[in-house]
Amino acid sequence: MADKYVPTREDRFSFGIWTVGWQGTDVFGGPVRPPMAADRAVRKLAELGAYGVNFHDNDVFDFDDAATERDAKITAFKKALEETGTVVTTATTNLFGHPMFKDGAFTANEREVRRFALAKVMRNLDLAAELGARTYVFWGGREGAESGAAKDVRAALDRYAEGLNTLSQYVLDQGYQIRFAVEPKPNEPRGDILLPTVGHALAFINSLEHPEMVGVNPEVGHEEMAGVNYAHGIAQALWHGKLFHIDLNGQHGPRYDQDLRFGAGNARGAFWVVDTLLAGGYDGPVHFDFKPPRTEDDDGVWESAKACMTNYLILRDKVRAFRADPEVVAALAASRAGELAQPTLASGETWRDVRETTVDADALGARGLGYERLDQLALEHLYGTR
Ligand SMILES: [Mn+2]
Repeated sequence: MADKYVPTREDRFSFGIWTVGWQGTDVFGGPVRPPMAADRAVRKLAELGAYGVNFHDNDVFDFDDAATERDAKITAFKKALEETGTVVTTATTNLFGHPMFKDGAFTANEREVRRFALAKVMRNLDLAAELGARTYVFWGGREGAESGAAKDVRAALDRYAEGLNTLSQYVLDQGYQIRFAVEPKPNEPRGDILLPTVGHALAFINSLEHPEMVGVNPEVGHEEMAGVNYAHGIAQALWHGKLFHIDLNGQHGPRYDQDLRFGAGNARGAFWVVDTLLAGGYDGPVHFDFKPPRTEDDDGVWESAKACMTNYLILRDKVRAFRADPEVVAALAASRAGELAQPTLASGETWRDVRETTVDADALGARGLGYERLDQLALEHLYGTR
């Protein structure tokens, strides 16, 4: 393969430790691969060209580890980071794996669970800050319900907000340079998860005590499970100044969370995701949150991880070629795409200036917009015939 598809540190690719570390356990079957220590994940990812990693507390050490065991694993993790020059861009908390979190963490009905969840986050925020992470992700996979009466949604949102407010204050009091990113998901593992889409999360953030500290971490598969357009979702998050982080992966439509490598699944959607990112405004890592399928052995895991980056670079190339193509420039002009940037009212105008507007409705109705031509050009770039 051409050298241009080999990742470099400048591409700022990062991976969750849990991605390559996933043992393949699913609803119907146990692990197919042995556990992977976090330090091995770091070394192999660095070798493939990743520049950063993201970790849950329990990707590095186990929930039940005694202090000495925990410290030894953290030391090995730090050593791998130092020796490979890998950046910890992001961190997060495992608030879903232990049976105690079966009804959620911040929104568990049981108050004791909620108090422990906050403590667990604070402890890992300390480690995240020490390792230089600037973003802290909150994926509330267990914050939800399967049945109506089990969860008072308004009370749950009160507790969710209380949790994030308390943790915002903790970060401020400790002087950490960390922002929070809420990761929406519609369902799985819970039947219905709170904050199911980017839109729900953005609205929720506005009701927090420190909305300036909180943004979103949209994941391709999670939005597509909800049947919405991921590229549009991140564009709106950018418009609100709230795209703090991204989780790239692949998904085939609204079904279970497939976590395919980036570029697999909805390839056409992935093209527009990269186009949206290249348009500017996002300065975080190009982060992958995928799962190597359970058909893969260790070699297959690294093949899958590498392909996330390769596919991003291929799509980046294609998007750049699409945007630079004179025929595309002409088709965009024919479609009046640029005209949308022009305000509807001229400077100084008010509603009075448009109240009596008349148009040639028949002529406007008859005029085509040429979007098929424009979209076909995009597909031809994507399919590699241009
Ligand atoms: Mn994710």
